[in-house]
Amino acid sequence: MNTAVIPALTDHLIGEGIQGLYVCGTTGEGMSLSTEERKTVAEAYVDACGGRAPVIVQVGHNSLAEAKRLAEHAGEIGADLISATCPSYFKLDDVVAIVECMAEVAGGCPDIPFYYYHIPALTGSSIDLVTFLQLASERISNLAGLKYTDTKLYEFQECLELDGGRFDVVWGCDEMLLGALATGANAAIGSTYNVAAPLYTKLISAFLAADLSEARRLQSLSVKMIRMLNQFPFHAAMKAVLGIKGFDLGRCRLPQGGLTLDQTQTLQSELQTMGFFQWAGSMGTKHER
Ligand code: MN9
Repeated sequence: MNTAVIPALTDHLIGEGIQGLYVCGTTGEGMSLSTEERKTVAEAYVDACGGRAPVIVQVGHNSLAEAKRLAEHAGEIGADLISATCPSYFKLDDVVAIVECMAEVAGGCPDIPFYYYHIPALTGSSIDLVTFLQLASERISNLAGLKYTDTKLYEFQECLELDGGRFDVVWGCDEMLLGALATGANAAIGSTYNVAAPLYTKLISAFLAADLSEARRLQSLSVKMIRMLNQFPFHAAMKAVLGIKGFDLGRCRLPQGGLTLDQTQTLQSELQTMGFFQWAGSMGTKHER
């Protein structure tokens, strides 16, 4: 874990127009870190950010007691928002049970807004989110919304529109951002904003200017980039791209592991061929570990 690079990465992302940081989520491998490490990472981002953008700390854990402690800690260090996945070793398909679990976790820090992190591909919990929001809003006083990492645009729209639009529903599938914008999205959180934020800010501007052919062209670049990253274990490839860009976060923790040097070189030359280094934003200054 290389926390020394966090200030530079934070400055870089904010400089590229990122408007918030989601910490210890999927890309940050929160689930592969120890509780102490998660606390250290959360603190490092809150410090580095210094109030320039909201920091959301992901506290999900198979042990709800541990998740609750992480939520308490996030509140203590001045995080702006908390978020959590549901437990996923024992798979849950019962909305009521997930609401109960999330009430436990969100109760660890009832003063700051809570977002349920819906990512069924990884948790195995494909619950109905409209029902979740309806039930959870009665049980979780600080429920603010969802991080919605699925591809069901119709369900995303229903969640956005529920109860006069009272929930903040944040889109999580980077390769479908344009579809989400058309459906009403006003925020997104995802892996590839770490490596290509300017591509997406341009896409959003094109959409807002009703230049759909330009927005589609930019989304298509994102789809191609993600397809390229997916030839390799995705998150290992993300870390490699961050390393190429000058942010040496090291390899992914096991069970994911890192790319070999050969794989990193292949990835770099393929990204170069597709023009990634022109359209995906600036490079950082090399920060050695
Ligand atoms: O939630 C990310 N999900 C996963 C966020 O990593 C499983 C997404 O941002 C994806 O990485 C991205 C690429 O598939 O959409």
